[in-house]
Amino acid sequence: MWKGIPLFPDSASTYSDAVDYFYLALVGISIFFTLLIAALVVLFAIRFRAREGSAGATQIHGSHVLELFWTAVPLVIVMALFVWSTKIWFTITRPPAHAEQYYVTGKQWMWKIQHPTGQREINTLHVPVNVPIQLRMISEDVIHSFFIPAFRVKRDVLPGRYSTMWFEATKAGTYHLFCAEYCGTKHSQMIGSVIVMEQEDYQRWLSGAAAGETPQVQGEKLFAAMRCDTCHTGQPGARGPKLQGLWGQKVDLSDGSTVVFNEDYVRESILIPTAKTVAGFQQLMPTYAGQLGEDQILSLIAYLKSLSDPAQGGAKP
Ligand code: HEC
Ligand SMILES: [Cu+2]
Repeated sequence: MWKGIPLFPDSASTYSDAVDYFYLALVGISIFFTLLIAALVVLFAIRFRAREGSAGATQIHGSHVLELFWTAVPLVIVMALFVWSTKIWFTITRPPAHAEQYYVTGKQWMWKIQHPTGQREINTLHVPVNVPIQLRMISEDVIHSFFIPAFRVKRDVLPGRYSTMWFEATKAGTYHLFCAEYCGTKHSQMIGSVIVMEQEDYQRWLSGAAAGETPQVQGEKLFAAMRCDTCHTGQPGARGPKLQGLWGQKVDLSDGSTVVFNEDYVRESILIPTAKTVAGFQQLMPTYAGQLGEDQILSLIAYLKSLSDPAQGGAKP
């Protein structure tokens, strides 16, 4: 939409045009009313200026018609903007169910990225075109913010809590990636690029980059290396609860409440095991705070998630 106008970045995601149209409407409405009011001020100043023999102003003491008019018109405009912007917001905040999971950890002053297939990169993100992609993001230190202007998306990346964002790129190309939250002396150097590639090029890039292991396989190894499996054996009578088939399910806690088994809950269970206790179990689990990096916790999460995915051979007893 903005090709050739350098004021605007490229528009390269499925929802970036929608954001632009809305932005343009806001600017248009503001300009319209600014000009209208300014013009009326000038016009009335001239039209009703004090003149020789003029009778003075006629005072109006209340008018229901006028009141209704200047209440209803802004109400209609504002409600229309509300509905319109909320629709866009829903699109941006709700990823399609089949979105590919990429992991991002922000750190003073770089972005570390891991692909679902295991490749890691720093300050560059290679993605295929026309594929919905979800980023699960966390910071290792202060608040950062992941900003891709060409996709019209920006989301804060917080320490201690996951945030997510998704996009589907529509055009191959190289786009700016910025940290949009002041995060220390080298904040301005916390920049990178998002490289959108055609499917075949992306596959070629993947096979060229050192793949390493998928997050899931790394998680499986960590699960053994950190001795999680000594308690979470999956057998009845084990010291720790069975973790298979739990993803997205409600877990009963000892205080009678429930919690959904998801990324945030697993992360908390690993770092602050005492925060919530599973019904029927003792608080035996040691904390792994300080022993596991955010990348490793993300790998453990990927592994536990796969245990509930029938396609991965999970959810079996
Ligand atoms: C010493 C035994 C022990 C070890 C080692 C251990 N856990 Fe646990 N874990 C438990 C127990 C007991 C519970 C249930 C009580 C609670 O919630 O604190 C639990 C709960 C959990 C839960 C929540 C389970 C649910 O059903 O809601 C997760 C997730 C978890 N552990 C993951 C891990 C991971 C990952 C590791 C290794 C990094 C690990 N545990 C190591 C004993 C252990
Ligand atoms: Cu930053």
